[in-house]
Amino acid sequence: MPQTSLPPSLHDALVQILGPSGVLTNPADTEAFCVDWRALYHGHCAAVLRPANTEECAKAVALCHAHNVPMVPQGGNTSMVGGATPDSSGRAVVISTTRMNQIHTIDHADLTMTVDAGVTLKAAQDAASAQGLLLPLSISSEGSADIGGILATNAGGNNTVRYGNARELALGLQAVLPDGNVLNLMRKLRKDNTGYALRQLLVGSEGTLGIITQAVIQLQPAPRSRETALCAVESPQAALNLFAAFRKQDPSAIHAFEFMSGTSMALVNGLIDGATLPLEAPAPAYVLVELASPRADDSLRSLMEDVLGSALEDGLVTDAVLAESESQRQSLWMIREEHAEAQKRAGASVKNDVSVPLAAIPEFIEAATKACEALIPGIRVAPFGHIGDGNIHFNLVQPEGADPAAFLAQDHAMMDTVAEIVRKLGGSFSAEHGVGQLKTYMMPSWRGGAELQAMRRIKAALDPQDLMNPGKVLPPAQA
Ligand code: FAD
Ligand code: 2HG
Ligand code: ZN
Repeated sequence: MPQTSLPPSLHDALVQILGPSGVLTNPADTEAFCVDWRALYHGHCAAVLRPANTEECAKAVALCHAHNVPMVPQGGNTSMVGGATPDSSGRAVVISTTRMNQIHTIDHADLTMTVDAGVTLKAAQDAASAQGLLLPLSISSEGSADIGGILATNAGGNNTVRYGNARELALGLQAVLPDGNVLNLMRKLRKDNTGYALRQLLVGSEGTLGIITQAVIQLQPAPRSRETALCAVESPQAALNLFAAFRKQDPSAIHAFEFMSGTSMALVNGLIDGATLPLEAPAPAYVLVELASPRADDSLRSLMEDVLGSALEDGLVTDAVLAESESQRQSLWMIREEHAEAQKRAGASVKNDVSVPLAAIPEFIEAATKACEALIPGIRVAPFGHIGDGNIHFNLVQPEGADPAAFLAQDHAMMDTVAEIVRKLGGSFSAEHGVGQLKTYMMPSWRGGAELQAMRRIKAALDPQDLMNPGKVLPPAQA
């Protein structure tokens, strides 16, 4: 007998559609799908469904809809906000996209890739790269996060500063709606003003409006020259001034511009094997800057050297190292990409993925640091992030030796303290990770009134039974 709360007739019908390996019910098989990357949420599910294509997905969703079974779409399960984790009732099924993993076409005339939702971002990037093209979205979780997941969350990451968020890359999209109908928007058009842009409604909806099954993603010519440097700076303001200096020379050359605080860098150096600081001495803060161009000439090198040369003379940068080979470049990026992992190893942490206008970043970091240190003595304030987009991961790591559970019990106090400063500076409480289940409680005060009402009406129109990823993004109606 399968261990599931699904009615036997529904279970059998799902096995009929998806095959025995497409319906997991054994707790040993389903457990990993019910815990988030941060291990903050531990849910239960009636089954994990693994459709291999849109048709199977649509049939399975229609059946769940008919039986009133909640559905939780899941891609690589790397959500930072518990977005892909079911609740503890055990009523929901997780619908995993990992078996929908075909790359269909790469179109050199239109510069697009047609791809299934379950293809990992890394596999899609590699396929583009093998054909001299670039899929211009890069996040540290790209080995697991998939195309459906990055679109459903409107992921940002390291190259947003140049190419925009996932939303900007989605030319076409296919999705299974909560009742099992297929919304086919797989157009490759750069111009198409024919009514509401439904694909953009699905992008960033975090699995609450449907399951994305395929997409047409815009590509770019692959860079043929790159220059990467790690710079020591005295302050966030110096980092911003350096950004302005590069932007003044050639904004289109900036491929990534990442900020790391001294505290967050020290955690990486201390907790990640092979991550050593390639500079003379630790600094208050660091910038990782990458320039890239499809041109093969050496003009980027002189741009990098000119800007950094002046910045060193003016004291804007106090030390810098330029990557002289691809392996050195990768070592510099490893230091940045291991930030999330290092903070996980440092104990309990509270994440504030916020954005503010660029000019407000120094004031934000200073005020939020003071407020958090006053709230919890000994707290380790470890901000880093995509400073070129105004997006700081203002992360708070528990005091050394403190009880992790006691620290996490104060998560709302910390999040609200940071959020109120963000609000005063005209920012957002969630820049790129989304709302998930972690931040639904913040929606009424941040997005209340007509905005939240419009969101609820859209949800009710497409999912009147509230079956698609219930409890995510939108708070309960009485909130
Ligand atoms: P999941 O975690 O499986 O799901 C995320 C949400 O999307 C859930 O609400 C889920 O229900 C929904 N969903 C998933 N697939 C579908 C689908 N096919 N159709 C509809 N809904 C779906 N995020 C950034 O933006 N920038 C970063 O730089 C970044 N770096 C990260 C680094 C690390 C180490 C980690 C662990 C996470 C990072 N993230 C980052 C967060 C996360 O990786 C992104 O949100 C990513 O887009 C999630 O993709 P996923 O496939 O893992 O989705
Ligand atoms: C990154 O930029 C991710 O590395 C993760 O968005 C951020 O750990 C975090 O808070
Ligand atoms: Zn990020």
